[in-house]
Amino acid sequence: MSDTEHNKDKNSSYRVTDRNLALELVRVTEAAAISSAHWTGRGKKNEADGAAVQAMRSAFDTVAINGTVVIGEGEMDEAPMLYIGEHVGAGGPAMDIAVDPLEGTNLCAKSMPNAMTVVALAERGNFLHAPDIYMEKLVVGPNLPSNLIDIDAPIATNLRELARAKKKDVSELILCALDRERHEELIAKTREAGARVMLLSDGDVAAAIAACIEDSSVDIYAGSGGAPEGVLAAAAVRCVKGQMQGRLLFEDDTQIARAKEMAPGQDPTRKLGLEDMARGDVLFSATGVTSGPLLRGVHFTAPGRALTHSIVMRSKSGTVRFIEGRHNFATKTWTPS
Ligand code: VTB
Repeated sequence: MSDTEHNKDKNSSYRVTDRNLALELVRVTEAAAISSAHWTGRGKKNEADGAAVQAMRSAFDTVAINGTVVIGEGEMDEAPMLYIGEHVGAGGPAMDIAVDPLEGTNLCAKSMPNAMTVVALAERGNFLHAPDIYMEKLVVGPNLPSNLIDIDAPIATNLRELARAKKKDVSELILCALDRERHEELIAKTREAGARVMLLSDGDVAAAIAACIEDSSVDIYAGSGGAPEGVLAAAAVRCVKGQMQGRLLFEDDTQIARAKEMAPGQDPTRKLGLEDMARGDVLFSATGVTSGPLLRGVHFTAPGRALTHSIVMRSKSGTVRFIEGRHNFATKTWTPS
């Protein structure tokens, strides 16, 4: 096929919804970010989260999809809005939705870096239905030999392979992990191998993305964090062509039973590849609430005005967009809570 024919063919399969959904999604994360930003630094994480959830839920009403929440605020009886199984959207293609209306509620409450609002979309059936438990995660960035990392290998081996592929010394590598007692061994083994460790108080979706962004200082993200956040991270990592593996971590039989119920016919303890967590054409949007290396936080520039900074990505095209929104509430069709 000639180049002209190829482009014609590409263009004829281009759907109008493809073009619109990225921008529609960013409106959803922007709305949640503006609403939760009113709570930044006030020490009230639940209120900040509640504001994000409510704004995100309302913003979804205008998005042209027939959406089902698969990663959300909790089970139907636990969460009033954006619960697992809730239908959202104004009608359109059947899509699955993964949300973390405020990723890093503590970060927002304490006005610390990296709080953000997060949404990912995939065609129906393409996200792992992960219960709200922990997931072991391992992430490296793009442009590396495929199957470079193995969650079952010792961290020293993963670091050695990564250093070789990046043509760096292990001592130059930075591994990022959540600052938790459960990571003591991971941290010790990483330092023993000669690499450095960057510890975070919260927010491992941003950390997983940082491992995939070339100009960030993070080379690898490792350790356990929320499984729902793992699926959101997988959506982002797919969009930027990074590598990720995961494994659900169960504390008791009830959790195993719930995972089996959510994903029938699959071994819930299996090693998860990127495509096991987020398949097909995936869209991802995040808006900064507080400023971090990836995104600037919401800035209320003048009474009734705000500036937002978002990242919107799509796996099919690989396009990464940073979007600055300048909002004027006098003319907006919704008012932030
Ligand atoms: C994890 C992590 C999140 O909260 O869920 C963490 O994935 C909670 O972990 O990004 P702990 O139970 O160890 O505190 C975040 O850091 C923020 O929601």
